Amino acid sequence: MFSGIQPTADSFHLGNYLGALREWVVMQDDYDAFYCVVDQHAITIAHDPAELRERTRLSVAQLLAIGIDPDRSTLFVQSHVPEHAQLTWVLECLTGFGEASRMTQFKDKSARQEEDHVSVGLFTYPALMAADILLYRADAVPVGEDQRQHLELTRNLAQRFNSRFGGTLTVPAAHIPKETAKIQDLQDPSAKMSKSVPGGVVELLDEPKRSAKKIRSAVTDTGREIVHDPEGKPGISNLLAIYSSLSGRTIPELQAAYEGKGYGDLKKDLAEVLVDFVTPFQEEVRGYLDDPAELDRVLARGAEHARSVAADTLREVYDGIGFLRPL
Ligand code: AQP
Repeated sequence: MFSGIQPTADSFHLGNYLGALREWVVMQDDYDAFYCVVDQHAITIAHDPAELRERTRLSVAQLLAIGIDPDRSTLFVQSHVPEHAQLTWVLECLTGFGEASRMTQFKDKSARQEEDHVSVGLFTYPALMAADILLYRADAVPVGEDQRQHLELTRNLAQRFNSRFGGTLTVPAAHIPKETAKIQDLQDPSAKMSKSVPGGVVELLDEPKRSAKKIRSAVTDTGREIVHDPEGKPGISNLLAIYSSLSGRTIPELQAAYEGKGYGDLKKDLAEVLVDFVTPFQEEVRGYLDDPAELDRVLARGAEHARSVAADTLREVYDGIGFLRPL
């Protein structure tokens, strides 16, 4: 399996964690897992170089702190494995312009920027993502709902390469969790929780008291009943999904426990659950950041193994496409 996360913020948020990263931790038990901090994706929008370096380290420290075990999984940084960029070029040449133009993430992200700042890289980002996945012949890709369309494109590209060039690329499947596929913004439960909208996002490295306050002031719905009904009650349903996955209590269990109580009670308790989760997490992150040499060693080991796998796949693709092998 393969999955990646961008080092584009100082902290991962609850949507990243519940939509994808939690699955990464669970799946490393059963899969040959490749986890990547995708720094090349991070430069598709304007960025600061020093900040990118800092955030890449921070991302690695957070992944270790949530429980990614570098002895069981291959943890690495995308730019350390040049095969990602090399395969991307081939995949870009297999992707139709119209096909790429239909990607809703591009439409959303480009709409948030001034026209001159929308890079060609942002447009071709899905081909880089497809390369990330196909290089490791991944069967499963744990991601949030927002990545479903990119996964579909990846599947199409693998099938296209296989049928045109007689390849054996693995056609991957998205692995999207049921209850937490899309964690919503706390201030606007009709929108996805996203680092680009600071008001309604819970950042895992934020001051726990601030995060607790954000939960307590989350927008809820009309009425008083605490029931899971994403259509009719998006606010409270979002809080129930977060509560359930952080506490391990099922949604029906929570509904029963809060029968007759108010939204305020649920928010207060969820705020405590959140603080109990982020406090030790933050301590672990600080521990990893205190030893940058060890982080570098972990990444060097990860990149070495990733390269050995990626190089084999790239060779097959280059042969299939008709590139002459160098002596
Ligand atoms: N709200 C979310 N609910 C569930 N899953 C989510 N993911 C992101 N937001 C949610 C999943 O997190 C993983 C890493 O995503 P990324 O590296 O692409 O992060 P991102 O998309 O930059 O995060 P944002 O906050 O969503 O960024 P913007 O605002 O730039 O769009 C992925 O598996 C993703 O599905």
